[in-house]
Amino acid sequence: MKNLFDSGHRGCAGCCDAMAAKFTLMGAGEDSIVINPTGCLEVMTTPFPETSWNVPWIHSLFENAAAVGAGVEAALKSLGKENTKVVVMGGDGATLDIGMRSISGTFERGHDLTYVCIDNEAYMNTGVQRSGATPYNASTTTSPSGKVSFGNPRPKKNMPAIMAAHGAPYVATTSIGFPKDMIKKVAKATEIEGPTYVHAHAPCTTGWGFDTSKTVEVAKMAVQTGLWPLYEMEDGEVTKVRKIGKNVKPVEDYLKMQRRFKHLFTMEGGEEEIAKIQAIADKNIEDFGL
Ligand SMILES: Cc1ncc(C[n+]2csc(CCOP(=O)(O)OP(=O)(O)O)c2C)c(N)n1
Ligand SMILES: [Mg+2]
Repeated sequence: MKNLFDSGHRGCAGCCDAMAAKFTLMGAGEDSIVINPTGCLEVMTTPFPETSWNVPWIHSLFENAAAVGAGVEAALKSLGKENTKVVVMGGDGATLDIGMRSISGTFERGHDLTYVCIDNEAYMNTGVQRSGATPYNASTTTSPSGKVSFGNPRPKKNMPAIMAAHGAPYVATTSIGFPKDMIKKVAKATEIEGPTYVHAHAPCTTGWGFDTSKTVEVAKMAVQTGLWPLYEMEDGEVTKVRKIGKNVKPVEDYLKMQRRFKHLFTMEGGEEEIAKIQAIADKNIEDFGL
């Protein structure tokens, strides 16, 4: 297979975004056009005049990445090039927060493209500010833990459910810790006609605070605890789930790997907070039959 995403970029050692980009292109294939709003992935892969992308690549604003994708799709249609895949690849801040309106419009109008969210659970490129994807109790620079706070007070926004509610024919969650799963789901998403959505969980060594060799381990642990369930939805119904069965791990095993949750193990009342996070995982396990 031709290498569509080159090394030599400026991502951190162990960067999750680089893995996500590589797996996305392995799934989408050579005949793809990528639209990429601002964020770590854009900044680290395209310091002028260099690029890591061996497919056509367009940098968009945060606010209009999906709309640029819609324009590319319309242009390809009028040129009769309907086999070319249009793939928008945005961070969680770009997707759940700043670009949300444009994504909503693009999906509601039914454009034939695939949107891949690379979810490292904060605005990493600007220094780890919280986003709508930051999980409960994570310490970020705008939701710092301290005497009066356990960190981010809000649960993670359920973006896949929002995209399914748009009538998207295919919505899937995946993780960079499961490359085959991610490649397969992106390939499927790009084959299906209409607006499709793949949400990839992507642990960030710098922002989450773990050793650069542990990115994949942390990603796997998120899935094994039930905090990040892997599933597919077709026409609004859950059609496939990756079971964790007896291999289920307590959320503590996941939390203690990361600096952003360190305070939960030192602060008074931390135990009760960990129990609340366990309850989130338990609910996922029950809801998805993990
Ligand atoms: C409209 C707008 N707001 C804010 C910024 C500043 N900014 C640049 S990168 C970035 C973080 C992006 O976060 P995310 O989409 O999660 O991608 P990540 O860097 O975490 O991969 C922000 C806020 C900008 N460039 N444009
Ligand atoms: Mg991010």
